[in-house]
Amino acid sequence: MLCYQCEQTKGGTGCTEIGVCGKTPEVAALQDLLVYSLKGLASLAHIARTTAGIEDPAVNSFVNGAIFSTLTNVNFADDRFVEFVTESRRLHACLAEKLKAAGVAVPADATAPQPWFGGMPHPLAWNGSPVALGGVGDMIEVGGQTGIAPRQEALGATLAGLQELLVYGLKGLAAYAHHAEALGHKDPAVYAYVQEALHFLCTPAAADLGKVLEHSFRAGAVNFRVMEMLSQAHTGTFGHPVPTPVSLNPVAGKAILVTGHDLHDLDMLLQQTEGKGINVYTHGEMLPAHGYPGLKKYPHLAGHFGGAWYRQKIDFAAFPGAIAVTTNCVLDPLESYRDSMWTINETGVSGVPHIRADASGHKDFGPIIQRALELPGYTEAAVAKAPKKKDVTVGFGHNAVLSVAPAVIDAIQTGKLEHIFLVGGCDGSEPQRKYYSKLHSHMPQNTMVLTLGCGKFRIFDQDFGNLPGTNIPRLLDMGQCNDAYSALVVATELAKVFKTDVNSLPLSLDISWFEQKAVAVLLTLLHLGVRNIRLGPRLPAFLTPEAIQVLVDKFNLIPANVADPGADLKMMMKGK
Ligand code: FSO
Ligand code: SF4
Repeated sequence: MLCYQCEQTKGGTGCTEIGVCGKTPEVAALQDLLVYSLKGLASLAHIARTTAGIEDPAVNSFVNGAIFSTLTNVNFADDRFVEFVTESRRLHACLAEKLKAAGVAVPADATAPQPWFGGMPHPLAWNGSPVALGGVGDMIEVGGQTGIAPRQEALGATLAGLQELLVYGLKGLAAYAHHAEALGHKDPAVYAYVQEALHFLCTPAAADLGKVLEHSFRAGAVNFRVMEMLSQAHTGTFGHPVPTPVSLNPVAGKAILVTGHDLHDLDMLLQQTEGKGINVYTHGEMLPAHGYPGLKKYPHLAGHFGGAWYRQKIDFAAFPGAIAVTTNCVLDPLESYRDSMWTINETGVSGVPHIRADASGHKDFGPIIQRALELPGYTEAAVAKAPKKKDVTVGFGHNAVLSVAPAVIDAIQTGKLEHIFLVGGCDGSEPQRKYYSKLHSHMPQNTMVLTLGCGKFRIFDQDFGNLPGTNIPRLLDMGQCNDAYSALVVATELAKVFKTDVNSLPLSLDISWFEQKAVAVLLTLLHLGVRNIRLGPRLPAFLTPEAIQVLVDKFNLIPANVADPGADLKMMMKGK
């Protein structure tokens, strides 16, 4: 096993025996096999599209959903990966039949083996071969040959790592695209690009460093479109977020906790729990849901419970109701709540029940509701005993922020606002992440901070007050990690007003990354030419010093100075 796709990778180099996340070598091999198989399926879909005009909606949706399942902290269930690989090969066979019926042959050179697949055939040829895969054991054995090691051997660590940069960017954008698809928002160009890029990684051109980088920035461009599409899906379905106070205090009654990013699932659950005497609480990245008019309208959306994903074993163990996991990040549950938790969509944990959508996309949350009714929920006594917490405010999406833009512009022009910090991204358990908690204590009063993603939990319940002499709050939470789109809209609009570009605004981006959605967002920022981005707490293990240098030279990417947040802040205030 070698996995180095996320920030918490072992020793900052790679997980080899077991994942820091808990991923076993068996699941790692199955995930590698799935990505390898998807490269084959995507190659065939790309050939079918470009040579015969064949569009296969089932393949389009499957590729994005299956690749989503391999993101960090999404799925740890080996049986689900066996299903995904089997389905990938089945869809491959169906699509091959369609091509045959159209009289189109796959060009012979399209299946030429590439050295970075080691002893394995080209993924297109493997998918189409009659290999007998008896089950999980066979798949683990084959999957063990499809990992990063042969790519490093054939291409060297720098190029192999840059190929992974593209794969991880694709994982992130596929995840966001899959969320948008759940709300009925699709873009044929997005499916086409994901498949073209996966196909590219199976061609001789993928041995060219420049072309791999070019594709990575294209992935960033496509991810910008995907984040826009997801924003339209969310705001089109639930309205534009509005500033909304959210209670962190429990309410007496039965309870369900919903974690992850999928607002569509939360909406379905709120509908299905209406009138049942169950209060629904958000957890982790679901907090921004409270700002959407179409979700805050439910009186039983009672409040928010808990912090960022890595605290979920503490949070879930203390929650007296049922738990619904809609997306990452999920961790192997403690025994105390294992029988009260359900995974949904691409998430999975061995031994934890899973809820699937029916053919129309409807999900029956009956088992979760039933369990919530069996569990005690919050008693009056527990509510009385709970420490009273202040509300937090969410809902500063781009519409809400742009509505106060004239006041922000005036504050900049009159010197009341000297600098804006975007401290966005993920949270994690490593001690170096204290940098993000400490950074804020160094921020002068005449500065503002925009947050997004689960990184917000470092400061979300602190009182930052208003910018002196204004009624503009100093802390504005823009939403989930995908709401980086909102931040970019605001920055672009501000740049227009000041007749400059984003890089010349009194704005600094300090990005805390963790998993592959953050990689996709970073590629988007680089594609847009944003410079001087701070990245931390550690730089990606999959990028060698040589690859990092390329990004430093081109974009002045800056490693966060985790040892000295105060010094880092001073540099940012100087626009460096
Ligand atoms: Fe966090 Fe996890 Fe939203 Fe990530 S909950 S770490 S980047 O999955 O997605 O910010
Ligand atoms: Fe390690 Fe991260 Fe891979 Fe898990 S996802 S095995 S923690 S690098």
